[in-house]
Amino acid sequence: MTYKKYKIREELEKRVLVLDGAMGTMIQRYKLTEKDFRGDRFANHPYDLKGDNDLLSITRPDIISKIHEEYLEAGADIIETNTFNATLVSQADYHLEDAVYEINLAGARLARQAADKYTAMNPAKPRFVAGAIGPTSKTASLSPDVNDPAYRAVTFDQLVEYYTEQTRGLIDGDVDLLLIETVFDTLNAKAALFAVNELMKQRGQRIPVSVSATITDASGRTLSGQTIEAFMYSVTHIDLLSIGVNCALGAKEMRPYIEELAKKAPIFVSAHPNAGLPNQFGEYDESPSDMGKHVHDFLDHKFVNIIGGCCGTTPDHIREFAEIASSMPVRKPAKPSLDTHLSGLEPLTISKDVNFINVGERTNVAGSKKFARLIRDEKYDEALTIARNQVEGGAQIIDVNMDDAMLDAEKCMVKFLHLVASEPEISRLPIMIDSSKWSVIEAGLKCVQGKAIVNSISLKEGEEAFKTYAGKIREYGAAVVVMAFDERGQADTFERRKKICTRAYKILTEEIHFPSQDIIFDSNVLAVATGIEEHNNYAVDFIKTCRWIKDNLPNAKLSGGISNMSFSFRGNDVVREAMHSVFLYYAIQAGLDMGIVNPGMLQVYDEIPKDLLERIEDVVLNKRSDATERLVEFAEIIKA
Ligand code: THG
Repeated sequence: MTYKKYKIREELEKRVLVLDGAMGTMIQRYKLTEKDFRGDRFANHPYDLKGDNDLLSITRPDIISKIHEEYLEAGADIIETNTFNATLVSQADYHLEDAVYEINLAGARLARQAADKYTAMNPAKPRFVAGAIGPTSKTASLSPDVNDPAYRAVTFDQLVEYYTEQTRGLIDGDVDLLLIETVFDTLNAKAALFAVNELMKQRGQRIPVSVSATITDASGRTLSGQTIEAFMYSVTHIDLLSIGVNCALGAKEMRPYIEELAKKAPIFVSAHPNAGLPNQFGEYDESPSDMGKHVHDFLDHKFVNIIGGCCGTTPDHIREFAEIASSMPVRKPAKPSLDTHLSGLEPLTISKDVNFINVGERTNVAGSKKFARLIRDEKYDEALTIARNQVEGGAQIIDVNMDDAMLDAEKCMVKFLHLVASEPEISRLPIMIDSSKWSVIEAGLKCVQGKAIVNSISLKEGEEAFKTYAGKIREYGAAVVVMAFDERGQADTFERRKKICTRAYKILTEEIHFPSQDIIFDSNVLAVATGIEEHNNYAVDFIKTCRWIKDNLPNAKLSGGISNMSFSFRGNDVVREAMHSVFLYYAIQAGLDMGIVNPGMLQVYDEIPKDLLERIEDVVLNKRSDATERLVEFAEIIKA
């Protein structure tokens, strides 16, 4: 599928575009009655319809068209369809579930006609229609019930269904772009993006998509707790036209977030603030010239490419903005980053400029007897404490694994991730969803608003399955750990690791267009000092592979399950921790970016007693044939 370059991109390269203002305040001016809302079409609907503004596209199209034209007359380049609440969630309040598609279709057509009329009058200033997609009134990543933090009033799958219906209507009504706006919960937005993407794939067509968040408190967070940068990494897996901020606190308070997006976003940036902070009656009263000062400031600093208004703004505001925008310089998108960007509530960047990243291993039923017992006994509060301890111990990502024959892994994954989401100290971190079952991974991906890591996929089941999973992971907006496995099994030599990782890299980057920086290779950390001679070079080969991948597979990152390598010293934590430190000491030099570890239990390399260090280095670096025996002997002494 090729990306069709729509004209709006070309316009945005040339000039600042002006988005229209509020629809609601304009509709209010008409003091409409129940009868207006019903029209002929819904005259006999058994429920009240007054207040369902989006329905007016069907029942009072004259009014909606008039409002569009007022904004176009004022100079708006982009007008938004009257569909902000046209999803099943809101329409169900009026028992109009069956009218959702029709409302969107009608809304899009009215805006289309109005925009085309103005484009025809002056083709040098083409006008565009943005299909407005609101957040719905429900949150997929927060519980509305304080007594049940794992509860969700809406699921990712439900939202995908609702947004698909809405988007179908908008696209059939011929909008130029889709604007997922007033995002207060990023997981809702990710569901919208998923729906839009699937629909475009099915139809073989591409429509530009824009996303705009709303920052609802002065600490600079969305309602669901993300910072603007974390938000950006959560939604940019789709090739967006623009990202921005709207509604909420007004232009002045919005400035720092817009400035940050301007600096970091490799795409266009938009802002459409309210007319100031709401007054004591909940009304917005910043005048066009008051707001104009902020707009001037935004444009003067090249913060935004699209400027418009939200609640309380009118055609007079938009006229003022259009006037200012007409003489302002154009912002160029930031240079695309080749670092790996992840997020929980907060962003996490993996690059050559940052230190080794610790991934907490303890929230794994296969890796911790205690965690497994707590999950089996449904003691989720205590299980969360394990996660919290990992964070306090220095984990920067949390690995979550529920693979156990005694558990319903899918259910446990969902429940635990829901609970994690309500613990800000934990959920500020990105999540690594660890499972060998695709269904568990997919269930996990539907729970996280941040940009997560899937752990893992491989070529074990062949290329087709590998490609399918990778494509899905991309659609859900996660990075991926690729294990060095193929149809023949696990790679345990340098040559096999190299061959499999290269093959996987080529498939991912060339066929799936997976961003190379979102690929994290794990070339298998295997146990050494097992007494089996073929195992002696495992650590050496892993480290050698790290260096080779860094030199040959650009931007890919490297990870490994560090505690695996010391399995033969189970029960002897002193030796194990020292082995991990030595291994990391060399692997990090060879380019290892991150590792799954018990973060609070890492020995400092320089503090390992010399005699122990020597014996461990002999094992890890495979320096002498009797290295294992010598370490085993020494380990017995330490233990005693
Ligand atoms: N690569 C990737 N993912 C992985 C692994 C890997 N996920 C799982 C595992 N390997 C990494 N995680 C752990 C977690 C714990 C231990 C080892 C690896 C561990 N646990 C103690 C043990 O088994 O002795 C348990 C002790 C206890 O019960 O407290 O060593 O390689 N991509």
